[in-house]
Amino acid sequence: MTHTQFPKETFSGAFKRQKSIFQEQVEAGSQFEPETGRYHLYLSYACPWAHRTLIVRAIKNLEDVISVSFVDPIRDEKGWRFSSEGSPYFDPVNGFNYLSEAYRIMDPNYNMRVTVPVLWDKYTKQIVNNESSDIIVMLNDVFNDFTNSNLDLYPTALKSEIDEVNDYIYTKINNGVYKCGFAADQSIYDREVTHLFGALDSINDRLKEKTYLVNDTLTLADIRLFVTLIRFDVVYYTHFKTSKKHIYEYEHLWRFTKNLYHMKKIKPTVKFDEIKNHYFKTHPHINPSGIVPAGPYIIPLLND
Ligand SMILES: N[C@@H](CCC(=O)N[C@@H](CS)C(=O)NCC(=O)O)C(=O)O
Repeated sequence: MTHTQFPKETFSGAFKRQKSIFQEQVEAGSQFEPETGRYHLYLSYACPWAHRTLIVRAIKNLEDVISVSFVDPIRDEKGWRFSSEGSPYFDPVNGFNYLSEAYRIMDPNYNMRVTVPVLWDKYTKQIVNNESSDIIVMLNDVFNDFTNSNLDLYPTALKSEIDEVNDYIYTKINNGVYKCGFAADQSIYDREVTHLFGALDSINDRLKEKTYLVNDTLTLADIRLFVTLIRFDVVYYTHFKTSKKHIYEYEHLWRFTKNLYHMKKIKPTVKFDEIKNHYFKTHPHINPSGIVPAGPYIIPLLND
C-alpha cells in the first residue's frame, strides 16, 4: 500500500496529522534574514494549508517580495510533482521533478510525508519551514519593510484571542473535515461528524452579529477558517462525507465565506478546478474510480 492510497496516520482508524519538522523562522539577526527576492513558496492551489499562505502573501502585497510556484494538483505515488518548463506546474527555482527532492536535500533519509506549503530559501538552498501556521505569521510580521501594506492580521493586543479561536477551528474544523473523511470505521466517523457540525454551529453563532471572528477586524483566524469553508460544499460534503449540511445553508458562515471570497486579493487564489481534481483523484482509498463530480455549481451561489 503506498502513501497516496491510505494516509499513514489512519492506521488506528482515526486520522492524526503529521507534525511539521522544518520550523526555522525568518527573523532579523538570524541565519534567515528578512529580504526581498530571497524566499520562495512551493504551494498547491488545492491544499487548504498552502492556500492560507497564498492569501496572506496576496493581501500583504508581498507578490514581488516572495515568489511562488505550484505543484501539479494530482499527487502520484511519488508525491507532489512538477512538470516541464512552460507548464503551470514547472519549478522555476530548482527545476525539481518532485517536491520530495527539496525534503531530501534537507535529509537524504527523509521518509515522512512530503507536504505543501514549503518556504524555501533561495540563497542557502534549503527549507526554512513547512508549517503553514508559522509561515503566515512570518508573512504578516517580518516583511513589512518591503511592502506598502500596513495591514496587521495578528495584532499583539488580539493574539491570545486569535490563538484560542485558531486552536478550536484547527482541531474541530480545519482538521475536523479530514478526521471525518479518513475515519476508518463508522463509530469514529459518527463521533467526528458530530464534533465537526457542533463546531460549525457554534462558529455560525459567533458570526451572528459580526463580519469577522475576532474583534470584528480581519485577522489570521478568518483566513484559517475561510480555506476550509470554501472547499466544504464542493469537496468535503461528498468526498469526506461531511454531508449533514452545506455551508450555504448556514446563514452567517455563508455570508462570511462570500465576503472573503469576493475580496479583490482573495478571489484569484481560489481555483475550484484544482481543488476538485486534487481531492477526488488523489485519495483512491475513498474514491477508487477517481471520478470528479460535476457539481455543485458553487460560483453562481457565491455571486448571489
Ligand atoms: N502542517 C502542515 C500540513 C500540510 C499538509 O498536510 N499538506 C497536505 C496537502 S493539503 C500535503 O501536502 N499532503 C501530502 C501527503 O500527505 O502526502 C501545514 O499546515 O503546513
